[in-house]
Amino acid sequence: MTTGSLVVADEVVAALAESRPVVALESTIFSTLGLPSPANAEALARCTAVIRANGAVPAVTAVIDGVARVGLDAGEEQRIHAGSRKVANRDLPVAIAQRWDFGATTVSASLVLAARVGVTVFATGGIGGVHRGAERTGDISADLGAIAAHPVVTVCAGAKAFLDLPRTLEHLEMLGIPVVGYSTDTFPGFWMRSTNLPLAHRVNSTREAAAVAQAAWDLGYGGGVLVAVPVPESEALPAAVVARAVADAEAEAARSGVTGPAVTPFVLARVADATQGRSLPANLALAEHNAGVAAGIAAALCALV
Ligand code: PSU
Ligand code: MN
Repeated sequence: MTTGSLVVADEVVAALAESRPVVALESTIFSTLGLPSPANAEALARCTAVIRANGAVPAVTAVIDGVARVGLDAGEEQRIHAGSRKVANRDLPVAIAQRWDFGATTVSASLVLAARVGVTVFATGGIGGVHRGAERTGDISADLGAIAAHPVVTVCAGAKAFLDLPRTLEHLEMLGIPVVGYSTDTFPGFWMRSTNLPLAHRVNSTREAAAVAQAAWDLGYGGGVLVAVPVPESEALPAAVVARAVADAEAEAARSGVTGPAVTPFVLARVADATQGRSLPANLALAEHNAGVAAGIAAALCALV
């Protein structure tokens, strides 16, 4: 599909036409906003490789030369790693109309693009959610509304660890989003396998996850399903280490006047320091693991229809 505003890679068009599995990926986590270089490039390479190894086609989303893109070649992927302009769903029409050179899509913008072209499974690291202090600031990520609005399965390792996670779960419930733990009964905590926050539902296989999405769509649900997958055990960080590192990082961000979109990269870098670099391999491992699970769900969905 090609319009002035949107270009889909030939490989993605072909896979969709033949009902073969496709997994969408965002680009913010693979830009300087999500991970430092060169870890961001390694993360994307590992995610696309595991999607292919599991028999699916990766479809990375981004805005490049004023055009929304679904599926990139290697040269285009390089532009993500240097990029630093964040494009959420509210920004996407503006980025195209004003022909932004480059825009790194967040979860919310990626879901718009995936849904538009008929990609039904999307993988990321952690979703955005309800920020701490949201009762004062109103800061709730557009990711949550986008998951509710678009018929796409989002596979994540929970939400950013410095969010208000109980309120994030309440908000997902309010939006009517089916949230299922993948072989877990609790909400995963990004770098940690568990937050000890109970989830209402659990699945134990990609086939079961696909069946939940298929049932939702059979019933006419217009929105998505959230599959929450714990970070692989070998790379997980201890909860106490993460809690202390995040608290210190947030206090330092507040002292140095870091606000808005700059907070995530700042906290991620500080947590990497505080954990002697162990947060970075955990981040890469969870993104790769999610991409592999997403490919399995995409394959199972293809087998169901
Ligand atoms: N989680 C992370 N790192 C990130 C993001 C999430 O651990 O960089 C990005 C994702 O692209 C997500 C976005 O969609 O942050 C949410 O941003 P906001 O809170 O501004 O809605
Ligand atoms: Mn926000």
